[in-house]
Amino acid sequence: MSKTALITGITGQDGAYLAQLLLSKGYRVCGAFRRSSVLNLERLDYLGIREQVELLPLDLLDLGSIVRVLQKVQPDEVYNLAAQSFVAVSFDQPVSTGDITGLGAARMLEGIKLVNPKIRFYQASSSEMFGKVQAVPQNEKTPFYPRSPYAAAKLYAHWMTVNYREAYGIYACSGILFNHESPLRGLEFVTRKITHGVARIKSGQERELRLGNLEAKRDWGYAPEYVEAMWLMLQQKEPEDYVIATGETHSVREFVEAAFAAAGLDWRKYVKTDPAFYRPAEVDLLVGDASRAKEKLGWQPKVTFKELVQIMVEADMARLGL
Ligand code: NDP
Ligand code: GDR
Repeated sequence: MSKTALITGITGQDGAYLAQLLLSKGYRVCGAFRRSSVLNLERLDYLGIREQVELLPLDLLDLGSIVRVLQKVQPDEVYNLAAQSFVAVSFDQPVSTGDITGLGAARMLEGIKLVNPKIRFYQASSSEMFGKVQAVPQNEKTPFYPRSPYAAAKLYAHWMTVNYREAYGIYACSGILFNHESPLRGLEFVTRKITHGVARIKSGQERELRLGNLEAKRDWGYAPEYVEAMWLMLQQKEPEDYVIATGETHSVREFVEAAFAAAGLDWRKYVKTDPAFYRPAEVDLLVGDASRAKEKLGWQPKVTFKELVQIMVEADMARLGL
């Protein structure tokens, strides 16, 4: 019998790729979206899967809506991908970020406990929780030091997931995912801002690209591979938390150089730094050690940094007909 999955954050980058993966595995895929004046189904359309996903309204701020959807869908697996996920905005909206990104996960867990504690639960934890890093590279045992309201909210959600596992025996896992990117990445995140900017400059629609801190270093992987790890975490005998990363780190500057070069442009002519994009507290360096995932899940990244940049630049150029 085919399994049923409920994905919160279905309209986001990971929600779309995870839905595609689970559909290919024969799942019934239910996607939860929050009501807004314009329903954003662009990513499901891009992947050509909108019609195959059952869409249901759910807001992480509203426990009643969570319980109703869980009762209606009766999922075997829940993937909690919904969040206010933009670190920069979390400094301007710290309380609502805490409510959605932190308490939202607690509401999902409580909903599962009330409706059916046999449901398997995946929480989208983040490398941002390592923040001001206490060891290099970071693995599941590295102490956390969140540096933004977003990271603090994710840390609360992370420990609530551990707590519901230990207190109630719920199969609940946190995937501590490092940055993962794709042509479906939101335009506000630095990689997509860069590749979209490159395509606009190449097409003559833009003359410059304004960025913040070019020295920050991130461990950037390819999103379609990372959703596979989420699924694997829910297929094990015992629930555990896993770091998912490439093990390589690159600066924003390196990403910029590679992206402009992929379009045959010299970045120095177009990139301007703008203090408006600096953050009140920065995460300087992230690099993950995913050996536990390799050993226990058989998961390993394949797409390299250079290939990732190439994929994203090509997709943004193609969108502009270049
Ligand atoms: P996106 O920002 O692309 O998607 C976030 C999703 O959450 C959107 O579908 C959004 O809906 C939804 N959402 C926001 N607020 C609510 C709410 N109150 N109720 C219901 N849904 C809501 O994120 P990604 O796909 O990139 O990331 C998925 C998850 O993984 C997030 O939790 C993120 O924090 C986490 N993460 C991401 C990493 C990455 O590198 N991408 C790395 C580590 C963790 P809407 O379309 O209406 O805005
Ligand atoms: P991050 O991603 O904060 O790591 O969170 P983002 O792409 O926003 O920033 C990465 C780094 O780039 C620097 N930067 C800029 N960032 C943005 N957005 N815009 C700019 O113009 C710019 N210039 C420099 C930032 O300062 C930062 O150091 C992402 C999100 O997906 C989170 O939800 C997720 O948890 C983490 O990745 C892992």
